[in-house]
Formats: sequence, structure tokens, C-alpha cells
Amino acid sequence: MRRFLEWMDKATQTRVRTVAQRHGRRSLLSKLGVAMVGGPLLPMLPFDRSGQFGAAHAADAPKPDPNDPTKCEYWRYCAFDGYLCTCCGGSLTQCPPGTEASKVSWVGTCLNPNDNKHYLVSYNDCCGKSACGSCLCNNNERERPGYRLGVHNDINWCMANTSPMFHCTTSIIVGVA
Ligand code: ABN
Repeated sequence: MRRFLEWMDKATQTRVRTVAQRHGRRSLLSKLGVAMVGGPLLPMLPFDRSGQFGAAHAADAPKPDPNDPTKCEYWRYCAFDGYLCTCCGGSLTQCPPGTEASKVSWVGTCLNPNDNKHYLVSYNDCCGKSACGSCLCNNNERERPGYRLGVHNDINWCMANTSPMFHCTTSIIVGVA
């Protein structure tokens, strides 16, 4: 009997040591952590309720018109950031009455889908009146942060004008790229 108990003792000890070596405390703690934190968080994760239905319908949606200067999708606006002057009493190239073009500007290179050529576009903010508030567009093709100032659109380019108030932005073609 004593021998049997000694054998049981040894076998149990060996098994426990093996298990302890394979699964340390850290492994147990990390599994417990995942179960405790991950479990309750799982139902809170965002998920696409629209599913395939929305995607299928998006394909049917009419394509935006690249030739309508009152829409953000107009081809010249590929690096535009601001209010369209075409919605604010001005035009593609003219500031609205009571405002003046910024003395400095940024540029973009946009593909004209009508002739398949790239054009260099100068975006001039119009200054001297408070923000127009209509047709806010923000497109960022080839746009770069402030360390490439000439292609940076996310600042008020009226800063060098007598009145630094920003109203809207024009888009003037300066050449074929
Ligand atoms: N360049 C348009 C603009 C004006 C003011 C603030 C951000 C962007």
C-alpha cells in the first residue's frame, strides 16, 4: 500500500510539473485577461448593419458629374479645400463681389476626363468676407501637409491679404501638367 501511495505521489508530481512547465502563470493570466476584457467588449465592436445590401445598391448609384462646377466632384476640384465660389456668388475663376483673391495660393494637378490630360490648377481663396457656408468640399488628390506648402490646402490662404477673412475658393487653370 505504501509503495502504491508513493507511486501515486510521484506520478501526480510529475504530471503537475509538466502542466506547470507548459502553461505558466503568465499564460493563465493572459487567457483570463482576454476572457475578462475581450468577452464583454465583443458585443460593443462596430459592425456593418447594411451588409451586402448597401454595397450592391452603391454600385447602381448614379456616378457624380465631373463637369458640374457647383459640385465637389467637378474635375478641377481634385485638391480643393473650402467653399465653392460657384455657390457663393462668384465663379470658377472670379471671387464674389466684395471679396478679393488671396495673394498666395496652393496648386493641384487634376485629370480632365474630357481630354484625358492633367492640368495644373491654382486654388485661390477669396478674402474679405466671413465664410460663405455653401458647398463645402474637401478633396485631397496629391495634397501634402504644411511642409510642402505649395500643395497644402488645409490653411487659410488669406493670411497675406489686408483682410484675412476667408470666404470661398476659386480654381484657375494655369497650364497643362
Ligand atoms: N484653403 C481653404 C481653407 C481656408 C480656411 C481654413 C482651412 C482651409
